[in-house]
Amino acid sequence: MSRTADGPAPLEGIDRALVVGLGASGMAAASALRAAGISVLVVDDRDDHPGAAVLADLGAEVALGAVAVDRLDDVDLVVPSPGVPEHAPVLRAAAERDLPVWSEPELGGRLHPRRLLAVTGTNGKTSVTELLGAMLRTAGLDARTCGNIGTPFTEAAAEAPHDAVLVAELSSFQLRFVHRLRPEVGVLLNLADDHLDWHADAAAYGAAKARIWIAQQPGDWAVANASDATTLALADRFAPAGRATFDGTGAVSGIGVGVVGGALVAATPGFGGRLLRVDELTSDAPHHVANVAAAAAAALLAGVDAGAVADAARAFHPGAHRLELVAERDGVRFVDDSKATNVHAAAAALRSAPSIVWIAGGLAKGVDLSALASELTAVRHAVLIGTAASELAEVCAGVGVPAEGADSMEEAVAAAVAVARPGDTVLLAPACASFDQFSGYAQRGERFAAAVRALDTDPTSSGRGEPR
Ligand code: UMA
Repeated sequence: MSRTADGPAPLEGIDRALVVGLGASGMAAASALRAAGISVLVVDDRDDHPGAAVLADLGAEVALGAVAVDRLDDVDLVVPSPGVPEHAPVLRAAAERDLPVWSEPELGGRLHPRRLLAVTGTNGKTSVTELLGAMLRTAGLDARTCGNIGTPFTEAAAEAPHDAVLVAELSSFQLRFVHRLRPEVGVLLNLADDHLDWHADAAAYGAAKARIWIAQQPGDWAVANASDATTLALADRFAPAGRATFDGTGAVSGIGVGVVGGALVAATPGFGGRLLRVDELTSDAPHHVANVAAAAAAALLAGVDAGAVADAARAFHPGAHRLELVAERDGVRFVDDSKATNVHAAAAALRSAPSIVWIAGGLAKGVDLSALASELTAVRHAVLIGTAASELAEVCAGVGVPAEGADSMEEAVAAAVAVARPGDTVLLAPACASFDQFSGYAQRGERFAAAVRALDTDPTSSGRGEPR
């Protein structure tokens, strides 16, 4: 069964495509377009790129260091990489010329229609995608996690057999340019300000996320967060399909999964009743319970057996860099939440411990960080890194939290150790993107963990809170 909305053949009327950006998405999109016999021009801001030779071998024209907006002549389709912001001149010019603009998942969905479950939201989408994939696999389905989580959607779709199910994490950048991509279940986990340097404003960011539902049809499901009014309002406005909700703290009314009497309880067409107790999960942190509820709702609505849903939920450990305990040393816990790349995620982390030495900073992405002020009640001291350090220093000063700057992660860890006392948590929860100092949140978290591990071999660090 086709899982794109009805319409003309996938690439009808397209002879030549412009792919903007030669990262993971651009490579996947250009390769798929070449395999479909389309003439492809790939442009990238960078002057050199190892992927250029691979694409040239596939018969794509590659223009490195080129200005994308100058290369629109004779093009019938533009496929921008997620990093190309909505306001980029090439996308404005494409709109003026009425050229179709498809994100890479839109392209992959048209070329290789497969069953699709999709997850988006400001926070938790990687965990929920992983959980959902695990639930499907536990039920014996061939589930392929893909999209923003790592393997580009188009690549996963091309490789997946016809009976496989794609479980895709989709970012707002990707969703902004989907049109006919049709998940049978689309989950919007939560919404808080993020990526305001990419989208025009918060409303545009929300509207992009809500496109996860735009091509759904009767029989499909839109899943929103019963505790997040913004997701409910977006579902009211944008979702044409069936409606379900999830809640990590209370019951849901209507179809969905919530928490009642310490247990996750489902009310879905295929299964109604208790799934498992919250204390059977590997963590009872509120965000984890909510993630499990969301994934369980999606899996049950996709027809997955309730026993498999519960088994996978019980076995699931949240991934690396998500409130990950890296070490415990002299009564001080070192926790890596490098994945907290925005205010909303960092706020959740800051509520996870009673006494915190906080390492934060990086690229603020156009978001106002002052909302963190009310979240610093457990913070005794802050160590600030990266471009946003001075803005965060003002936030700390405003609520009387002592703060200092550090030039590297290693310096930040040393500074945190110098003030930490037994009972404290040294928490890396940056509230910012990492790209000013690191290749991504994973490298940032690894550098934090490595600096913590190095403390045991560095005789100059006491870890006892002696000023140095
Ligand atoms: N580029 C241009 N012009 C531009 C912007 C970028 O030429 O205006 C070029 C860069 O020079 C570079 C290439 O495009 O060579 C990089 O493309 P990209 O930044 O779009 O990244 P990809 O390698 O294609 O990876 C993307 C996602 N990246 C972003 O959304 C920024 C990856 O998510 C995703 O895993 C991958 O596609 C596969 O789907 C990462 C991410 O940070 C993890 N996502 C954001 C997040 O989770 O917060 C949304």
